[in-house]
Amino acid sequence: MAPARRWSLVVLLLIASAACKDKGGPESTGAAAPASASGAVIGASLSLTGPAAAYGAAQRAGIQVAVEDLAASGTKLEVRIEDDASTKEQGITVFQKFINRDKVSAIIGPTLSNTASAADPLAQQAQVPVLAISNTAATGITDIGNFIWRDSLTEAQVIPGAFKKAKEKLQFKTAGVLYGNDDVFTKAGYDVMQKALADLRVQVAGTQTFAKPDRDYHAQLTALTTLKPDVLVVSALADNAAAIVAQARQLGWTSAILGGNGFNSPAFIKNAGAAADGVMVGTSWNSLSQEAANQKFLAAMKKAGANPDQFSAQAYTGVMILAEAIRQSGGKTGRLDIEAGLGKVKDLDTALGKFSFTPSRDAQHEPSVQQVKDGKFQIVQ
Ligand code: 1QQ
Repeated sequence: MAPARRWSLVVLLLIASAACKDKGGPESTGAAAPASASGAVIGASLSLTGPAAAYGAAQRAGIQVAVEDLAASGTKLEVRIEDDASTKEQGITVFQKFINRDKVSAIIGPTLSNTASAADPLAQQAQVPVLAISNTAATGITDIGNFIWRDSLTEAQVIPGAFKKAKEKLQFKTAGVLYGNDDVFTKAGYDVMQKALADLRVQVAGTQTFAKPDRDYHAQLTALTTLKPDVLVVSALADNAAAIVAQARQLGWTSAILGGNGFNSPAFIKNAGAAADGVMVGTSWNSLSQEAANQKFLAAMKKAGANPDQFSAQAYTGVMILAEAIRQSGGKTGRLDIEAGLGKVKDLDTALGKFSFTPSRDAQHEPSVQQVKDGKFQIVQ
């Protein structure tokens, strides 16, 4: 039996702004602690600015609450948070700093699959374990190599079931599809949506694309709605998604809209306003789960005055998974120890449900489906 060891606790959250990226260091909001042999220093690369900032804010809250929960039960973990600015370039800079300067034991993140596709190869090369907490592109993430893991279900694991449930409820036969063609996640999500629709024998009446900087989608939406499909299917990040849904309603679209993981942020609902009502999306987090681990997460978020969502739940779970990996490696916190420990995580009770990794280091747990009702996500039973 592994000796019951404790690892030293340093709770330190250093938030670096994108502004300091040229200097390659965090603007110190606390004393920087060197990586000590007895304490794990984890780096978290989150999108705190840029188009994915809403996800990053939720992830930061989830990580902070998890570190506090662990500290309360005697487990010390230091997580340094840096802003990847929602870009590949800044993601690479943050990873280099974590790997070479901070000598972190593991990396959480980065927020976007798009950034992960560029930054994760650096960690793989340096043999630093990465635990993604929100990358959902089905391919091109964990297949970068054996040091890349994730606790986020892929679109391929969530969308087929979500669309099946939506079809049962809404009885649609045709779809108009709109997707972002300049982002790894929105493109990969589109591929999965297209296959799911084909498998459900839903005919695609038309397909349109947009790019992240676009703000006006009237041309694409008019082209799709003129075809009178039964539903609109959209693969987009939250800020694009909110504008797309709002503009579709302005154009008189009253039928159903199905989204992908990009829609799962409360920021989508806030920005789309009443137009968001009725939107359906598959999700990795069942907010209604009465399981003890989820109730603990909800209580901790409440105490911190933070709004729980899927992204904070996945981030909270990520920290808990790393703590479990360290426990599994007998309290050892080296890069290879954590890598080995991750391989032993199995049937862990988490806010996302009973969690294991698949043989290819992807997440394995039950997904859910949610729908916006009265300005809130509601789990579809
Ligand atoms: C990805 C995503 C985003 C929508 C969430 C951060 O799933 O980039 O993979």
